[in-house]
Amino acid sequence: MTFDTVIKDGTCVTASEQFVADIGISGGKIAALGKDLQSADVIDASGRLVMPGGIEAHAHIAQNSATGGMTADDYTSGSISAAYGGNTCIIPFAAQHRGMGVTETLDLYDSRAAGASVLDYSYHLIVSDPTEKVLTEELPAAFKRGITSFKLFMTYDKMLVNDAQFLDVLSVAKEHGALTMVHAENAGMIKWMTDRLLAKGLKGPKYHALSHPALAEEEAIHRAICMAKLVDAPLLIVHVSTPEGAALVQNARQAGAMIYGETCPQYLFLTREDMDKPDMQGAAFMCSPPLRDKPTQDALWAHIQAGTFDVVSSDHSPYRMDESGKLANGPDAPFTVIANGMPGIGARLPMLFSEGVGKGRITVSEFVALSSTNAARLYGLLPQKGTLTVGADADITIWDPEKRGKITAANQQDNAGYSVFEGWEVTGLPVTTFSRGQRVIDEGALHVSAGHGKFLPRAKFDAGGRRGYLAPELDSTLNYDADIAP
Ligand code: DUC
Ligand code: ZN
Ligand code: ZN
Repeated sequence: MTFDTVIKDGTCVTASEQFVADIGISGGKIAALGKDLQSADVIDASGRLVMPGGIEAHAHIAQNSATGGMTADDYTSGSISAAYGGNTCIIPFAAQHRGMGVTETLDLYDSRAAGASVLDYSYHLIVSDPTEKVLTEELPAAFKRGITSFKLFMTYDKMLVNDAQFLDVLSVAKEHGALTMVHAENAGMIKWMTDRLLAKGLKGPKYHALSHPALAEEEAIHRAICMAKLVDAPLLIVHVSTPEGAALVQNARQAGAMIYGETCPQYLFLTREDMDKPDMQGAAFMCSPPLRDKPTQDALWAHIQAGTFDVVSSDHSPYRMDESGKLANGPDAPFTVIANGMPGIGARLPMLFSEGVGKGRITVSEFVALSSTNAARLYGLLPQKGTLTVGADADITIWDPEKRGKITAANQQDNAGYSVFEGWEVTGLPVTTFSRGQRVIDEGALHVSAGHGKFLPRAKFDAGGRRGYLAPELDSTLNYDADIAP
């Protein structure tokens, strides 16, 4: 038998093992793993790592921000940058703004993504207006189209939901098999800090970090976890930026609750000192939750090593440093009206590989788990994506673990116009990326057109047997047979 393509003699790495093998690809799928596989199209991968392509599960692309602006990347530029960075699949957000329906929201993002992406994609649905119709009709309809993850906000006046709404969405998600994600920061604490800073005339970008205290994250993560436990619904805390927040995730998991965690490269590699720059330059480093400090970086790495985090995602939120983006409200606008977020979809994997695997902090298999397999599992894509197994999509990235490079805005291939990791030296870079068996990136060139990427309907969330948590008040044997369990 001959295959369409054979990747020969590479060191194949999955989340659980490493082995030297040939991979035979036919019809866009992995058709065989073995020795001496034959094809007219053979790639010599000896000395290289052959891994499932990265799944970027936290990115804002063609999305209107909470402050009104539009991200600098659309599905074409965002997916191209992701592909150059070793990814083969992206899951950005479709944001419901108040007054919009969910179906209308998903239709809008379908129209933005269709024919535009070079990589397969889905969306997480941001729910900001959980009306009765949304809860009873539109969310169930979203599941039917394969949208099996939601994001809720506990801050931002225009996006946040209150605790009762949070519980309603968790209940519906649980009933249908969706994973809820949460931006966990206490809105009142942020407002209180912001008012005090502004009253003293402290309005430059660097004060953004002070306005979002670590305690605001800790409080909100604790509250979110308690709400998820009450409903016994799965919950993923996105962009955890504090050791206190990470410890809450760790404790909840150890107690058996279906709680998951994500952190991002910016919290591992940058600090709020990076925002202390003249004029508005610090705005480039404004994200929420904000950058913290060096001890926090070390503590978050320790949590990665302890298994607290399932995924390391970029939280790519690209806004240009001009009037189309960060400076939309003028050249000396207060931090409160500057869009939050930074680019990073192309840098995530090189940074995590170089600083994680290269510096001995994580194994290559842990790198695969954190960058691909766990996202596939959590978001209903495994085993089609996220692993190297017969029958899976041939979404594969070949890495040269010795290749050296430097992160620059130009080589990120996105539209942000800057990189927060500018000049960072990395060792270990992707050299060839396959999506469904086709070369997307090979030796620095793009080989597919916009539209190669297809929408991926996703399967239900599967807790994999985790036992969960039963609040006594919802135990029908204890609550006078009222059986009010969600
Ligand atoms: N939350 C995100 O997840 N991304 C950008 C800004 C924000 O608040
Ligand atoms: Zn967020
Ligand atoms: Zn985000």
